[in-house]
Amino acid sequence: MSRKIIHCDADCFYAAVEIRDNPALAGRPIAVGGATGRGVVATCSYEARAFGVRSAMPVSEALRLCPHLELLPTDMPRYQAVSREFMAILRETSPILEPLSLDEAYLDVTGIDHFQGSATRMAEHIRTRVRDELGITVSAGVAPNKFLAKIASDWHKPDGLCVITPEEVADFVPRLPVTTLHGVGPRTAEKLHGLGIKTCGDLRQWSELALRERFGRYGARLYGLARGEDDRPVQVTRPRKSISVENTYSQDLATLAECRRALEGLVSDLERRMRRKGLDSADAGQFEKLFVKLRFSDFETHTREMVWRRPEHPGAADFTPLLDTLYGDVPRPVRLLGLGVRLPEVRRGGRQLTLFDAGGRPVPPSSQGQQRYRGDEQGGQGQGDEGTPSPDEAAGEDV
Ligand code: TTP
Ligand code: MG
Repeated sequence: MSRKIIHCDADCFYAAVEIRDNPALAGRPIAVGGATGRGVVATCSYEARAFGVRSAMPVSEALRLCPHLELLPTDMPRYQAVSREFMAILRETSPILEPLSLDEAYLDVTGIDHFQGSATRMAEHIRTRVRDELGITVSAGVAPNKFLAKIASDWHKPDGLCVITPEEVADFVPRLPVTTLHGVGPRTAEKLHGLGIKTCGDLRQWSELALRERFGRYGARLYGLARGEDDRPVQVTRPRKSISVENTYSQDLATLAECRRALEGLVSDLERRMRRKGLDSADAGQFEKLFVKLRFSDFETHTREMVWRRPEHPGAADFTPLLDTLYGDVPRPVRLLGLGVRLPEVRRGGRQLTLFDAGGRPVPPSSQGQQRYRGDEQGGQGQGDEGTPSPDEAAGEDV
């Protein structure tokens, strides 16, 4: 059965939030990032784009192209807050939601029967809600798969909707440049161009075997993409449930005093980690629990947790009683110590915590739950709940 995928991408996201919060900026060329005159543009308004200003462009060049460009400093907490509200609206449309960045996500609405199952009307509803409730615009693409939905959302940007029905795929795809294909970066593009393949139409002239011979396994993928085929599922990402650190010690810790000293080091690591993930002290009141994990040299492992209701980040003194209880009265060598904070899935007031890491990348589901402690026998610092960004959308990268 044909699927119904929606790809949503907010228009000039950081700039749109700035304009929303300061309407005097509307209609003017503005750029966010590099406000000191050094560094690069994170994004810019469409008025600035008319001058050729682009994301990742050095500010000096942007100012050369557009001397009256207004530069604003980035304000990540504000963009993250808007992003959380944006994702909440999307999640109300379908629980099968895959965020790709702060302002971009796939939704699988195949089984959703709102609007008589019309994905087009669902996409319009999302766009209207985001405009009315968040004060920014979103472009959306509706298509039978991720590859086409993403291309479609870009098709009528900004503030546009583009629908590619299953019947339209055969006409739509041949004119796409191969550079729009998932996984085609500069190197693959050069190789394809070298073979005289510029568009999907050109690519269709090649047999799967011939493409496999030249591109290996990716040749088969190219063969399918050139026909508008892409069966990658929308991968649901859930909010992170904890932040933790742990260490397997090269030499067992022999006494409780040694464990306590080691715990202090871990608390500093945890603090650094939370900062990296953008959790400032204002977030501390949202932690649900603290926990300590201890593994003795015979691999017996115990975890102990306690409720945390204080409005500050926990320190070593807060974790120590948990360690002491776990350690007990009989001295035994300890090979691993870990500690961390557990987070609620959804904040009060609907604010979602840590759906993204500090870099704005979504936290994948593989980083959840029991896998928190995976790899803890490898030695070194456990990075239990750390996730890798989605392998999807390797834009600009050769596969
Ligand atoms: P994009 O969705 O790529 O760009 P955009 O939303 O600004 O513009 P568009 O209308 O084309 O979608 O990225 C989302 C945000 O991510 C963007 O507002 C700023 C940030 N970003 C960077 O910081 N650096 C970059 O190089 C890019 C591309 C984006
Ligand atoms: Mg965007």
